[in-house]
Amino acid sequence: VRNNFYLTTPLYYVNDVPHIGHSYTNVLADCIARFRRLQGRKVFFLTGTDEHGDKIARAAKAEGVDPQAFVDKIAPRFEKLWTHLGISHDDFIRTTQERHTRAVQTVLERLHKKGDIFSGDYQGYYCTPCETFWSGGQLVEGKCPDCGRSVETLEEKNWFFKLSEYQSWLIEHIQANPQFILPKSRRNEILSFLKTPLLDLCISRPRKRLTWGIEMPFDKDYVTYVWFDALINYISGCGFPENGARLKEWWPCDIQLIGKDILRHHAVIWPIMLKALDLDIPKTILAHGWWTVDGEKMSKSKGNVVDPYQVINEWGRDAYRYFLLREVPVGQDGDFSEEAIGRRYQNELGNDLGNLVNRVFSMVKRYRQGVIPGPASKSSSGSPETRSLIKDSLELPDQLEGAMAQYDFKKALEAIWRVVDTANRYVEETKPWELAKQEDAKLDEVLYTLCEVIRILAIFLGPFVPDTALKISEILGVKPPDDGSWKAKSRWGELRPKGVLGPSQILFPRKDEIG
Ligand code: ME8
Repeated sequence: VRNNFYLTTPLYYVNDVPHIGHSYTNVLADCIARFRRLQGRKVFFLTGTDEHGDKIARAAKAEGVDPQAFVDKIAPRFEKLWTHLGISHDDFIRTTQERHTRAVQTVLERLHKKGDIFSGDYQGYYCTPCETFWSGGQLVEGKCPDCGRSVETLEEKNWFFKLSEYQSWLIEHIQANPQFILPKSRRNEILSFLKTPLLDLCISRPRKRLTWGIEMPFDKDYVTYVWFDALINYISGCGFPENGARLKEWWPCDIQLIGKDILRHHAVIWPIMLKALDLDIPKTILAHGWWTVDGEKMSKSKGNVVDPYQVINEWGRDAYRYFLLREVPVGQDGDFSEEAIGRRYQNELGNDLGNLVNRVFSMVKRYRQGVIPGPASKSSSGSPETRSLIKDSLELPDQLEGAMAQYDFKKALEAIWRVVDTANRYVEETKPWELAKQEDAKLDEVLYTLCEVIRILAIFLGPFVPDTALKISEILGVKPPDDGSWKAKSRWGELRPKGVLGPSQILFPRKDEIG
């Protein structure tokens, strides 16, 4: 297997400010990126913004500014949110960047020359908010089948991309590669969509109607359809077309994260574009579910759009990440509410993890002056309770790798939390406060065992709740592995006795205490 790992998120439209939905995709991607780095993979993690097209032009107009000024103002808000959330992307691509526009024009030229792009007359309907053409038969009660809004009638000359030519190839590709579209339900959805013949895709917009787009290199009267433009970012972001060596280093992409709303673009149009260009197809497209808020669809008009800054302010960014990763299995829809995140904060983060770390470190301070005691003597491997806790923690790396190979974040977190629970139970069963009265050797064994479990847990927590993992490591005075040595470092007994614990920190303060 190659060591490089390339992953992407959608490029978000800059006609809106980023909300919890966008941040969900980036948190999932970030967790994968951090996990792969932990495994020693060389990662390239790309995110960015989608800045052309009608939607953006209209939003700019509504604010009375020119589109470039408008996108220059909004794009940094996405970057700022990712920094605030601790997203570890390696590059941020904007579709108005020169590296991208050049790539798009190269693609257009190649496919035009090859005959996969042709000119034709378009007659039908157009949904402006969705920027999608529809035939009369596709409309639902005369409205856009995707968004239900009114459509406009259109008749004009345009440029088309021969999607239909590649339909049977695509079906075969999907059938031969069960990992290509995940989860399986989405794969079935695409396969059933492909049972009806594909229409060729209109990829141009006449300048008289829209100027805010990438000029078609072979017809100056047209600009490029925003989706055809934006999808190309996944290759323009890694060297296409000039830097062949870089492209070869990263392409094909290992995983592309998207929401289920844009599955067809990524699982139909995009692979066909790549095939036509003679480039490899991404290994996996992972389509996640949709977030609602208090059971309702988020919308500006309802005023219920969740601002990530507010949630982070209230609960902290690790709790925010934890909630998103843990609340629902990745393909399913989720519902955000203050109560739901509050519950996870209080139970799993506060009472389980926070309490474990806090009580163990306080006991080391109280009974051993903050010095980590030595492990049980080499000859005995400790009491049965100790051995069983050690066994659980040793099984974690494989369980995590298994869960993350299926992008099952929830399962991975559940596995970690089983060890947290076992460790808490171990405290209850061994009763260090009783041992402190007479049994010194036994108390050493128990405290060492607990510190060592916490050290190992911090390694595994890194991809999910990075700040918390770092805080724990700091208190223990250890450096979290970042060079692929995580399995070696999570072997039992790596923690050196005699280390002095750093200042304690309450990881997840009780809400009534922080007010
Ligand atoms: O579609 N729940 O951009 P976009 C879950 N520019 N995920 C959500 C969400 C929600 N309620 N709302 C948004 C575009 N998302 C194009 C993409 S790619 C070359 C071009 C996330 O700003 C989810 O990832 O509308 C979804 O697919 C994406 O934001 C749509 O972002």
